[in-house]
Amino acid sequence: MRNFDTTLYFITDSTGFSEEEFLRRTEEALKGGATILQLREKNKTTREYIALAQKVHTLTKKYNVPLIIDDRVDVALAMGAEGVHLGQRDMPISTARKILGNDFIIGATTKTVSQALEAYELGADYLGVGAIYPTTTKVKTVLTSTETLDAICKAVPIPVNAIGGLNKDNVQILEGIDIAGFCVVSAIMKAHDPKGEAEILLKLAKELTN
Ligand code: TZP
Ligand code: MG
Repeated sequence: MRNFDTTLYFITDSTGFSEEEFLRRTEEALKGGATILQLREKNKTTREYIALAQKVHTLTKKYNVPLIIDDRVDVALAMGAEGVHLGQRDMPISTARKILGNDFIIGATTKTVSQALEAYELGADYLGVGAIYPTTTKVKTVLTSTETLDAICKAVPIPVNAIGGLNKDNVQILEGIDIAGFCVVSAIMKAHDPKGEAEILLKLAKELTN
């Protein structure tokens, strides 16, 4: 598996942006220091998803940041992304690993210690855990307590990232928990200055993961 760093994990959401503005904001986030980037699209056709992923990949390669594709092993494989992120209803991790091989980064969403242990045992490289706070980005998610997040960090030896409603004003809640980093969508995507926001969040993420 290739090296990756989940300290500041930026997840995109193109909703409401022109493609030009979406790509501009995505590049600003990379300039600001996002250490890994996930393209997350829920309403695109396969063809549109691949086309956008190729454009985003051009940017992530420029900043030497791995590109992870949400949900879609076929899209990730088709355009040569560095990884894929799988939820509990997506392709099983073990199946994805068989298809993708050991060089691909496979991330998984888990909300309980037993889901986390299972994902780790099936070959996940990192875990996303949340939502820590209510979020408007993902309507159907349920909250995960910081106690569960802490228990998951203690249960698995792979990087664990907190996700959900996180921003510069509330990430201190993660203090003392052995996370590898945190994930944000709207904090950067909707920021007036995505680069400046990413810089602030990277600094906070580094402090929290020291
Ligand atoms: N999974 C759990 S919460 C979430 C996902 C994809 C969305 C997080 O978005 P935001 O805008 O950082 O709250
Ligand atoms: Mg998913």
